[in-house]
Amino acid sequence: MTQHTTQPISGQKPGTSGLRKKVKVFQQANYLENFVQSIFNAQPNCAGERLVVGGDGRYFNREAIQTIIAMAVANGFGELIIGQGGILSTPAASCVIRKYPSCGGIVLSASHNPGGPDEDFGIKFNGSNGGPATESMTEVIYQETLSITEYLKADIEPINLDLTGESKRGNTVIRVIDSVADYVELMRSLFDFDAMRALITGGEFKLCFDAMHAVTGPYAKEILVNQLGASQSSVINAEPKEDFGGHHPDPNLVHAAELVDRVKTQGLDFGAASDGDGDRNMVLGRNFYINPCDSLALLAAQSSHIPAYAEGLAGVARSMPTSRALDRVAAKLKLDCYETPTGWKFFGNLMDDARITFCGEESFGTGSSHVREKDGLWAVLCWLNILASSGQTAADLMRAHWAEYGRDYFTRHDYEGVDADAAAEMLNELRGKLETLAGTSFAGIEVAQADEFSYTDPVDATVSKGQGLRILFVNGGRVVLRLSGTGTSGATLRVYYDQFEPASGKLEQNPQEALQPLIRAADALVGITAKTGRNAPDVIT
Ligand code: G16
Repeated sequence: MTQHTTQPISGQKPGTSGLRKKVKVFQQANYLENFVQSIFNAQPNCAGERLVVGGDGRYFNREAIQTIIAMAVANGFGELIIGQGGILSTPAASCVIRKYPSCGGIVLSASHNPGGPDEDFGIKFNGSNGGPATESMTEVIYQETLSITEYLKADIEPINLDLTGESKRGNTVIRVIDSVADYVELMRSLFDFDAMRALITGGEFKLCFDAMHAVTGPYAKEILVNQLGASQSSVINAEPKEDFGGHHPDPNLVHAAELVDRVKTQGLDFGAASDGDGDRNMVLGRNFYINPCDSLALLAAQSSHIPAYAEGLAGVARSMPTSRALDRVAAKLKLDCYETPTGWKFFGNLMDDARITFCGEESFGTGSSHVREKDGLWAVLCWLNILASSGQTAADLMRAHWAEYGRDYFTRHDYEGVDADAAAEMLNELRGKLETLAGTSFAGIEVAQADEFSYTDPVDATVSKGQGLRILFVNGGRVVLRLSGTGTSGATLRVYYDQFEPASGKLEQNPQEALQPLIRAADALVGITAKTGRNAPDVIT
């Protein structure tokens, strides 16, 4: 029997990046099936077409893939491409969708959220361009979840996900492919592998990449060790695990503590980490943390060192809460610079329309138009290529960048697991005051302007409202508040601070100290401490 009766299940509205819930929620009867069928119902022209399926290997990945295969067969897909072991990093999935023209792909990941039977799972649909479903497609999928009455699922033998090769179920060809090969080939086409190999094997340069027991282990081993000659020990936590070794696969100073410690105690020249599904990156120079906003700006400024970008960039983009360091580079290079809402899906149209080449977010995401996802290893290779070609250290490059452009001090404070109603009320209260704030002062700093960010996509004119409350101060400082769209319990309040310091100013301050006046002003205005009942944020990036 392939037709199964069902009924809508509430709460299947995708967030910033697909549907993320606890594994136990996904294991409920019909939960996964309803959402997958809703994705298929929203793609009426996919019969006979190719679909890519892969995930970050977290707990429930394999079962979910077998379910998706059985449903795709019953829904009449012509061919399925699946990563070996059910593994495809998010950027590799995007690469495969683009390389083997497909009507889209299903990526199973809850990104940097922890994995395991009591932790998180996620599913998202990427379109034929390889990028996350647009806002409008996401809405169509959600509407389908509200009216679903049946799903199609074939009664078939499971596929052996561990063996590459081709088989058939019903009329559908199922191809299990090497998860790494296509992605590596793409990287080889972008970067100067000889120059990076010379740097890495030259004797002086020491690096460490922390795969955090997540999906990038096999990719990093192949590229950094096998192709670029780094030692085996320079890729740590390389074996993907269903529970990420019990850790939180989030590449920041808190969760990538082992990497941070190695870079410090072993005097390494370069350290990097990636997240659960391989799209985020954190980079460290020797005793030197590089903020993702600065990393994006520097990569754009130095992109001519990289063969694929030597001819120049079409334009650049950043999410609204990301610091304005990128804008300064764009102004100097005379490039268009777009400001989008949080979420990689907003960059897709800009890349498809050839308006931008580089884009990124403060949330450790950096990428280019080589795929339609952010790409952790790509960012690491950008840095390595620039280090190899310029002959400078990461810290020297960053310092020279600040000396030229000035420094945009940036930090994000996260308050996790906050009561959702209380958080919404706090933002509502602030929203109600926005129009009256200009000219008033908080903790001694005057507000110049305050609004709620709304974005009109310049390509398809879609309007996305309610994308963050922003307060600009007369001293150039900016505070942005919004609720995360990727959490799975309670609410996470994100407060972003940035303040420009000109090149002639103090460029070597601790960001938390440099931003203290703004942090105090935001607390005086919003009452974050009083309303969340927290004395300090849970995570500071
Ligand atoms: C996702 C999105 C990013 C976004 C991040 C944080 O990243 O793809 O665009 O910046 O979530 O979103 P929020 O602030 O709403 O939690 P990832 O790496 O989790 O897929």
